[in-house]
Amino acid sequence: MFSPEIEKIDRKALREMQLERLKHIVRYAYENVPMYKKRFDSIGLRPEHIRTLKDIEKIPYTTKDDLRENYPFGLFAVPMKKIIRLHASSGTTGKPIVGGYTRADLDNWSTCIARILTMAGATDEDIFQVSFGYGLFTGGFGLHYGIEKLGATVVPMSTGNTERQLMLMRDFGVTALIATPSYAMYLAETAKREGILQDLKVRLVCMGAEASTAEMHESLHKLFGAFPTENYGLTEVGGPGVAGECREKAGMHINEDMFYPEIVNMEKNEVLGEGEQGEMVLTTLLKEGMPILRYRTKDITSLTYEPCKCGRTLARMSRVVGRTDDMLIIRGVNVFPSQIESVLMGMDELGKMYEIIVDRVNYMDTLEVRVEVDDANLLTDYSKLEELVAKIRHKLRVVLQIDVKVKLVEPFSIQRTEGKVKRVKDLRKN
Ligand code: DLL
Repeated sequence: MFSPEIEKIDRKALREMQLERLKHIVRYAYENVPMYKKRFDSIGLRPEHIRTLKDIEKIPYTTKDDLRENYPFGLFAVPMKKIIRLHASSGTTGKPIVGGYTRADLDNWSTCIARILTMAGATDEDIFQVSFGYGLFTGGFGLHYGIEKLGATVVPMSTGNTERQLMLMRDFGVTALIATPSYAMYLAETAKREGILQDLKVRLVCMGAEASTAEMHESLHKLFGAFPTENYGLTEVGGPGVAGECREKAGMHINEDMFYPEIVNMEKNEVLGEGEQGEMVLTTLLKEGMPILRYRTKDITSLTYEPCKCGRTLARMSRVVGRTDDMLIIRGVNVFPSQIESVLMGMDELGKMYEIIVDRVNYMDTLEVRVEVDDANLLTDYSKLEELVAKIRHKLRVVLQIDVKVKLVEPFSIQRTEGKVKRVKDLRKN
């Protein structure tokens, strides 16, 4: 363990620490961030009204709109002189989300990452290739400094140039890969196609920044022969490092000394109990540059406080099943892309790349799944093809309760991305 005093902490002691930090951060945000002061004052809430952890529920939520309205630096709690790094989300719509970090924030961030990589099984002897983008995206630099803090070797490869990525992985003897799940899969598939898989020494794949399923991890494990784990985070609360999986792969341990997690019911906005699925809400307990109180992440997950077999007592969040804003409603039925992925990745005949196309024909929603086959020869055998399509449709029907059109396509015919994958094309929005 990188920080055993925290990772194995007695939960009562942890709650005391969290309460102290919560009281501090609430006062700090109130006194230094005008938006929080205004919001507290408008409902008559004062920092001293936060006396227990449950009192956090008195604090209004912070949303993405709040961050956008205060673009770029309106939520910073310190003068710019103290901010030594800026990051921002790609922000496909509207202005990006900006984060500002003080020196202490960067130090805490690297600690979170070093803990997560250690949980995944990394040591200071590993050689990490970081295939996340270096730049405004928090993934590249975030992981980079955590690896250095751990004392391992970092190859700051960034995204792109798959052939070169593989060449360096082989020549440098890379033992740990950092990438999005979709890019890790692409690297593995390409290494197989190029016949160099057996020359790679990768034993760990630490993935994050987008959703993945147990079936995807299993497939990657089979293909790469490396142990896959995932980690979670978001720009709004600092980037990667909020939580990560240990070798038990029974949920992601949350760095609870730095982030206070809650799960809320999306419709009623009530806080839910252990094991109940809802939207993750996060409060930063130590952030100096940009403290955030009760941020609505839109990520759907659940929490468990049971100690883990690995010995850690930090709460675990389950794998993110989707975002409240990427849930598809097809003929009135809720569909998450992750449900489709679970079916597809569980079938050996299929490749690892797929896309989901939603449309509306004659006022009816339609859902089509295009998926690559593992072996192109299958596409010329009509009866086998028919049989496989029927099998996939049946499995999808069982999981989704609706009919899905399935189209099998050639290996490597669906475009790969190096950053976050976009699997859903919703043509209804056109
Ligand atoms: O993706 C931070 C990050 C970088 C996390 C590298 C892990 C590794 P954003 O670009 O702001 O930040 O996107 C944050 O990505 O709200 C989730 O919807 C999604 N996400 C991140 N990690 C996971 C994960 C980074 N393990 C948004 N599983 C979040 C599912 C994830 N979704």
